[in-house]
Amino acid sequence: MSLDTVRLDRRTLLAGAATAAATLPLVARATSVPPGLNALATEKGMRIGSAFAWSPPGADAGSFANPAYAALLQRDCGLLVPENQLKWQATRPAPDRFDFTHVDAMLGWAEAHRMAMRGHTLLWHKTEYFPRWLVGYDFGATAASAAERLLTTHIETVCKRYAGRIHSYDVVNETVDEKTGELRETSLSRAFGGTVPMLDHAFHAARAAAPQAQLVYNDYMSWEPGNAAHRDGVLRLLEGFRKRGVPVDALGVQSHIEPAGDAPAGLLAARQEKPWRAFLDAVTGMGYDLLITEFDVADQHLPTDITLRDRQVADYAGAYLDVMFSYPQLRDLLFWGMCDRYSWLKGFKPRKDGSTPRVAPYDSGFRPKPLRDTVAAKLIGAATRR
Ligand code: 9MR
Repeated sequence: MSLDTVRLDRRTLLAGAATAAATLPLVARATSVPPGLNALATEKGMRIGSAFAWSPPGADAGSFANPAYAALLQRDCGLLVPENQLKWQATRPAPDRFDFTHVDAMLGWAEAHRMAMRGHTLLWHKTEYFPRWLVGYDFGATAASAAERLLTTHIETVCKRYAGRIHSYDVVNETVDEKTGELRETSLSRAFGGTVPMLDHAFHAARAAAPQAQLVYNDYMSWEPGNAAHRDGVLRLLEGFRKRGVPVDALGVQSHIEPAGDAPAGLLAARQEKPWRAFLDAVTGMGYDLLITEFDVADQHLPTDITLRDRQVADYAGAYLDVMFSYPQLRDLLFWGMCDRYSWLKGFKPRKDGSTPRVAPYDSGFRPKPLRDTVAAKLIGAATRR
C-alpha cells in the first residue's frame, strides 16, 4: 500500500466521517420515535396510564387484543386499569360465584408488557351499577352480618387473588351524591347498618387483604362550577376517615373535565382554580395523596371545527394539569381510554352536531392529537417527584 493510498484513504475516511457527523442528527431525527408519555413521566417520578378492555382477538375495541389499541398502550403507558372488567357486575355473576377470566387475561398482558395494573373497583356504591342480583338481595334475618360477609368475601377474593400483582385499588367508588354531598344509601349499606360503617369496613378489609396496596377513594367531583356540594361531601368523607383512623391513602380525582362553553381556557381556569385549589389543599393537608384516575375532556360545548375544538380541549386540559401537577402528591395520571374511537363519552355525551367527540389523546384513526402534545409538554415542565 503506497503512502498516497493511505493519505487518500485517510482523507476519504475523514471526509466520510464529517459527512456522517453532519448527516447523523438528521438521520437520527428522521428515524427516532419521540418518547412516549410514560417515558417522559418516568423522568419526573410519575406514571401515565389508561383504561383498557378485554375483547376477543381482533375485535374493534379499546382492548389489549386489538393491535392498533395495544400499540397506543405500549407507546404511552406504564399503568393500566380495566375499564369495566373488575367491577362486581363483571366478576360476580352470583353471590357465591366469581369469574376472573377477563381480568386474568388483562393482567397477564399488562405484566408481559411491563405495565402495572390498578384495580377498579372493590365497591362502586351506586345502586345502578350493582349486579342485578344484589339490588333486591334478601340478606335474611341477620342482615348486618350477611352484608358484612358479602362485602368482605368480595374484597378478600379479589385482593388475595391478585396479591403482589395489583398495587393500587379504588376501594370505594362514587359514594357521595353529587347534588347533595350526602352519602348514598343502597340495599347493601342498609343491610350493613349504615353507609359510614360499611365504607370504613371496606377499607379495613382491603388493608387486611392487601397490606402493601395503595387504597384509594375515587370520585368525580370536579373543578367546574356546580361541583361545590360534591366537593364538600367528599371532604367531609375524607375528614371522617382520618378521624376514625380508616386506612385510606389517596383520593382518586377522576377528572372527567368539561369546559362549560367555548370561552378561552385561561378564562375558565382563572374562575375555577381558586375553589379547586382550596379543595386539593384540604385533601392533601389531611395527608392524602392524589391520582388522576379517569382523565378525558368532554367537548359537548365546543365548536364543530376540529382544529379549533382540538385546540380548546388541549388548552383546557393544559390549564387543569398546571394545577394538578403543581401538587407533588400527584404521581399518576390515567386516561379513561387512549382514543376517541372507544370513549364512553360517545354514548354518554353525544354531540349535537353528530360528530365524534374528540376527548382523548388519540383520534378515532389512532392519530395523536394536540391533547397528547399538551400532556407531553406538561410532563416535561413538571417538577420531579421524590
Ligand atoms: O367507561 C365505563 C363504561 O364503559 C361503563 O358502561 C360504565 C358503567 O359500568 O362505567 C364507565 O366508567 C365509569 C367508571 O367506572 C367510574 N367513573 C365514571 C366512569 C364513566 O362513567
